[in-house]
Amino acid sequence: MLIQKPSDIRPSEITSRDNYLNRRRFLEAGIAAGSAFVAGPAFPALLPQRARAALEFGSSEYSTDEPPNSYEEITTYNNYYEFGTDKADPQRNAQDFETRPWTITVDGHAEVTGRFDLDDFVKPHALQERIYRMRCVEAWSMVIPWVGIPLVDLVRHFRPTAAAKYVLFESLHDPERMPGQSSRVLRWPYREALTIAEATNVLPILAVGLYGEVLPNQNGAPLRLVVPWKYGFKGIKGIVRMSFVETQPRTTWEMAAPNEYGFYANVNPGVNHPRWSQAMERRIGSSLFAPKQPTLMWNGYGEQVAQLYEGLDLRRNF
Ligand SMILES: Nc1nc2c(c(=O)[nH]1)N[C@H]1C(S)=C(S)[C@@H](COP(=O)(O)O)O[C@H]1N2
Ligand SMILES: [Mo]
Repeated sequence: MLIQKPSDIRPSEITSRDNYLNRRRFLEAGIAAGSAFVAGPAFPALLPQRARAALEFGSSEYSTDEPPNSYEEITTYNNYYEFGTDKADPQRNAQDFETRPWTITVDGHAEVTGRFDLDDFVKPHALQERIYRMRCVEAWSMVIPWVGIPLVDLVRHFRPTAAAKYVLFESLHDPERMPGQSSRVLRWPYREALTIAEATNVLPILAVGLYGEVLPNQNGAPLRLVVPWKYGFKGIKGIVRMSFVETQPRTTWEMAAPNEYGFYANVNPGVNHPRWSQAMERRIGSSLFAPKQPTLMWNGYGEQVAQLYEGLDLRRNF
């Protein structure tokens, strides 16, 4: 059993990255020895939310072998305006955010709809690790080892009808629990959406974990979207609603500044932000003196996604 009781973990032992690397070695050894390792749904629902609870997951051919950013970098340099606009705010202000109980409403054009407890929402699906590059529209990037459910599995589970052309996601709107929502810096709740073709592509996941453990609050617990070929702002955090809709929804950053942030938001070094170039990016954790690295078209995921945009004018549909 890979799940430690929280009382067994002393703070001094919390070296998340080491635990994770050890467990990975263990899993890989199992695979090498020919034991069929099947990821079962193993979402430790009953553990106190702040426990660093381990998840069980399978690996994926879509993971990059680039070295991941450290746990420290991924959990202290965040964008999550519900908890403040400074990069250090989410880590500071989201510590006491309660992610249990948590319900997700599924509605719109689908055969299966309703309100689901998070655990029932996650349970039917096997967890996978996906180590993905993440490119923020602000021209920095990281490599993040997520654990989550392929979005295509979830979409199929709810059986959208032919009228469903887009999947809309909404974050929690609760100014009492999310102090940043008392500011009007964005229109709340945060909203993001994908076309059905994008949502059923192999790459997007709904993440519930990071570095093999339950997702920290500042990274969007208990459930956040990850779409690695799009700018980071498409990766909506703290999801409470998933709607199958017919017309293209207006999304948060598009509403805030439509000339700067589009619906598609595909990573594209050839289409600049009106106020800065998108040609290069700074990998978080690299030395301040290290040269920036070139940004890749579709963030390097063209093999999986380029066909989604054949014939689309990417300069217009940015
Ligand atoms: N609800 C919500 N989701 C959000 C944001 C936000 O402010 N609110 N910020 C987005 C932006 S701009 C980025 S770059 C990523 C950052 O994810 P990370 O902090 O886990 O790296 O989250 C995205 N998801
Ligand atoms: Mo971002």
